[in-house]
Amino acid sequence: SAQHTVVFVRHGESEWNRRNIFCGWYDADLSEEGVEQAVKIGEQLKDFDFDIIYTSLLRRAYDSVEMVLKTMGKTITVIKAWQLNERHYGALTGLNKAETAEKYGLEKVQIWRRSYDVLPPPMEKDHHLYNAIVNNPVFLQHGIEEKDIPKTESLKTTLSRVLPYWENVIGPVIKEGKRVLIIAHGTSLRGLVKHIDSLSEEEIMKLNLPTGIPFSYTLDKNLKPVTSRKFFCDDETLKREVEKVAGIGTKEQ
Ligand code: DG2
Repeated sequence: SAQHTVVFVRHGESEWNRRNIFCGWYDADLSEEGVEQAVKIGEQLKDFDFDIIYTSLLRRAYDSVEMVLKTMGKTITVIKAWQLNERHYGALTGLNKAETAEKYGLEKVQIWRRSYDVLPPPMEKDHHLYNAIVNNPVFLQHGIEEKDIPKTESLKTTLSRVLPYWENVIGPVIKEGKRVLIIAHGTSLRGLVKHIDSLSEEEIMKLNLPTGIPFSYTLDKNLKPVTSRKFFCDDETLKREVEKVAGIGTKEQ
């Protein structure tokens, strides 16, 4: 009969979110606004006594964790896992989203961004960001080498690495009664939401997660939702922030 509250949040706004650029496994920093969002997350979650925080190997996520802990004035175990990384955006990495829509058409770009299983074109070795990604020292520290790094990922292939991590690593910890916070990315979190809420491929296509707004689930002992996701903000704010993510944005930001 045990119930578990689990809190999830997409990292604060990154520099590349702000500039409207496909980011994926590129290691963009938080923007100023993103740092402020992370501080606010810490304030909102002050009364949660988390035992453990899971995040990715990307700084926009683990820097958000640092800001949250600093704001809370707490020391909590942090686990960084590549499985929670954002989807690899392939050859789109580094391109402005609005410019890409002008070039390839809005429909094509929205398929790359939101379809369940269409892969963006792969990132080849001559891509200008290839070396920056494969030589990321944090990936190397965690045993992720060039051969382990995907060339591109869809939501489906992202879920194929997020889900085993949820089921084999995070899930058992939740079932032990530990209070868990997960700070990750738009796509890695949409994968988890699809799984937890048993959403169809059509339903998950329409879901957009805003940066920096936590949401929680109450899960039963089998990690099935007793209450579905609940965002820590009013409906109007949620609607506004979701629309920002859903749209294609502008060229100059
Ligand atoms: C965004 C998601 O991921 O972009 O990789 O550009 O959560 O790490 O900021 P995040 C990126 P969209 O799929 O919403 O275009």
